[in-house]
Amino acid sequence: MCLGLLAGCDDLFNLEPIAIDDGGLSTEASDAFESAFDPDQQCPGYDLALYAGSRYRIISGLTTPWEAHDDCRDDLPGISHLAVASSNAERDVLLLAIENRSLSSWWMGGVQPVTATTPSDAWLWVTGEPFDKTRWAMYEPNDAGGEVDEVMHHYEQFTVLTAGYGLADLGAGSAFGGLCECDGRSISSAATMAIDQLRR
Ligand SMILES: [Ca+2]
Ligand SMILES: [Ca+2]
Repeated sequence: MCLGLLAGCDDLFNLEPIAIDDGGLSTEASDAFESAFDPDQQCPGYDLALYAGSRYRIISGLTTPWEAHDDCRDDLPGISHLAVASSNAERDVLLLAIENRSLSSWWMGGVQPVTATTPSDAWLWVTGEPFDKTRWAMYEPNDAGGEVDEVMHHYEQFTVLTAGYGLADLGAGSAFGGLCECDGRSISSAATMAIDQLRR
């Protein structure tokens, strides 16, 4: 993966040897490490190879969205999280992977902050990647739970992937399985805050 934050992508593959004199990684070394992320080596226990650059693990027991979030986060701190559909292609391979299992719906790494003002407003992926509206299934997100009050504007503030259906917003009132992803990406502070504010 090349994020091109400080150096051009080509440059990341042509780094000079870096002297580390204080026990810490230089900025250049950090970029080189990230570009060299190897899910085969760095994602033990994540055995599902569905999409380039990522490995996945299924939580097959019923869980709340914040329990699933914590579970995925704690597997491989800093590089694992609830699954993020970085593209529609990644969403589609995940949909194939959940067909014909004992559960139909699985928590994903999308969350809507409590400050959102419409059903489609302000959705975040836990990794901070852009949340493209084409990820949603038809008629989603829809806050179908329908409870609106002055404190919580929306009823459905988490995401599930449902077999034969797609990505939907859903409330925390039900328990589902979970999809964890290891891709070297860390969890954003904004997503952590949004999830913590929804815990109960
Ligand atoms: Ca992903
Ligand atoms: Ca919904």
